[in-house]
Amino acid sequence: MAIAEAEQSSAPLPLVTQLHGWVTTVDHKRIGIMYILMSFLFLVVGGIEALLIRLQLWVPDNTLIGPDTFNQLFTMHGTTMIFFVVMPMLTGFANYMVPLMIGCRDVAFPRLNALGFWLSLFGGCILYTCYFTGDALYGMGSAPDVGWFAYAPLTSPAYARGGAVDYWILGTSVSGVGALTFAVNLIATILTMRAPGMKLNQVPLFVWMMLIDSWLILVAFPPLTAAQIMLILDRYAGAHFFDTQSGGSALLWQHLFWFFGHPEVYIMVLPAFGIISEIIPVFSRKVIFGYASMAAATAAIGLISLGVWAHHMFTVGLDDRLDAYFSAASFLIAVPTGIKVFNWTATLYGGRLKMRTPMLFALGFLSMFLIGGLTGIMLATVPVDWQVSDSYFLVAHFHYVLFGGSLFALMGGCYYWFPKATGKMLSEKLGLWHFWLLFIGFNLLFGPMHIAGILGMPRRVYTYEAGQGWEIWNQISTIGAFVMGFGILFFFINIAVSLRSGKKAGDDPWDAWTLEWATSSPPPSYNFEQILAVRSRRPLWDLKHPEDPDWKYE
Ligand code: HEM
Ligand SMILES: [Cu+2]
Repeated sequence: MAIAEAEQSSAPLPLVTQLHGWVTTVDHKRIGIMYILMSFLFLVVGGIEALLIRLQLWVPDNTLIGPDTFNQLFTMHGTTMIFFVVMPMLTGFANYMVPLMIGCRDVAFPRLNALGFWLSLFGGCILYTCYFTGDALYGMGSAPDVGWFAYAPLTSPAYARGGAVDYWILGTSVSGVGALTFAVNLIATILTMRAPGMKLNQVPLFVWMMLIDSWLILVAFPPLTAAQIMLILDRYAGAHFFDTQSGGSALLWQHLFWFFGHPEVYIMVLPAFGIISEIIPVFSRKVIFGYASMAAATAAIGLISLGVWAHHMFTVGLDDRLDAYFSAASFLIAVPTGIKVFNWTATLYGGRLKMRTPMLFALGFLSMFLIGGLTGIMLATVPVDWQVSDSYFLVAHFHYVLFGGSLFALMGGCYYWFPKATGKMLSEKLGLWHFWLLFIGFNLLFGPMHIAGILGMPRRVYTYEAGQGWEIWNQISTIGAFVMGFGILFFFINIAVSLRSGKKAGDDPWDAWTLEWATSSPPPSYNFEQILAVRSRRPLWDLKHPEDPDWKYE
């Protein structure tokens, strides 16, 4: 009550009241912002871990960081980036934008939404408390050092004796439950709360992709949680699920993990597809090419991605027929993905391109993701994988997908929607610095890893001997990492500066066509004063151009 009254007067609220408002909020927009802030925090932490890794690899026989700490660093880095940077960032965008884009006032279950956020954040906190208490049990190592996919038998009580692995299990599974609540909520929202008249084949493509994304979360996370519970039983209750010496199977862990792990890649990249499917049409001043095929391709990717997990296991010695199946299924994914790339290119073709920062990031995404996709096809070829599996070639490949893909597009989303969420534009000038440093740094960092990998440099080694031809590639990588670090610094500076003194955005700074731009920036807590009726895929175009509305042609 006090808060509601105070909101009406214009005097700023006392800090404690404001904080109380944020902590107790069930507003999808505030929860979205908190998710994104959380991901920024962990981006800094995971980024520093990555820089330390790169510093250690700067020269051969380096002694800056010892082997144990190095193992912990890449484990924490990978786990952090996936579970606590990309996941919360995409969840944040979906939370903020989906209800606005489908013209409703909140998600279906606002309290569940808040629970999901706090579980995710709590998961991250659990993981990092390992640094304070992880060696309590037997005094062995403070942080988990088993890699982000925590293969058996490394995680068994015999090899991981301290509590560190338990923090990994608990942190990721708690945040995984958070992701599940998010997915349930978003599916219910999209299916039941669209603005009157908005058919499922008229929702913005970002919403379509988030629908498939949530569905993938629902299918992929429970096997991981189950596997983690089995691992806890192995570790503390004398079970032997993954203990080969007692009749268990270390491979079982790999199957369960990758049944989650491969779809997880698509869980991280579909939102990116969605974001650039919003940005590219607006900045090409054209309708998206092939809406229906785009939605269908997303569904196809979702389905196929559930059946390719063992392409992460070609080197364990599966049956040849299994290898052949998983290889072929992986190639198949290139078809719907190719359709998408074709559609984006066709949208760009002949458009009046406006090279503002969101568009730069979208194009950055397209080119980098293409490289990651192509090396992915190489890796899906069994004999190639046998050669370069677990080498730096692989590290290069998945960073092109996850960083050049997901994170580039998510950053583009920040530039695109920041004006909506804050009422201020981000600076184009600082944005250019951000983009170009990131883009150049990124390619310096991860490009040479392809070569180091082909020259035989294994991943997860804390140092290497001189004279194998790897030095120069590692040095370029490390320089690239710092260039990129500066790029990200510009991003944060841009946000801070623009929040204080950015240009006013107005409701619809990009002259866009989807419903989030129909309300004020930032939107009021109830989103829309009046719920708009929708008759086409570009409802705002119809409003702006009553003489020539889209619904006449759709
Ligand atoms: C800030 C820039 C980044 C740098 C400099 C960086 C660098 C590295 C390096 C050098 C490794 C290999 C460690 C090793 O095998 O010895 C690595 C591993 C990894 N990175 Fe990154 N990375 C960055 C960003 C990201 C992002 C954005 C993601 C995911 C969204 C990510 C996910 C991973 C994963 C999953 C691993 C594997 C960890 C493991 O082997 O268990 N990284 N990174
Ligand atoms: Cu995969």
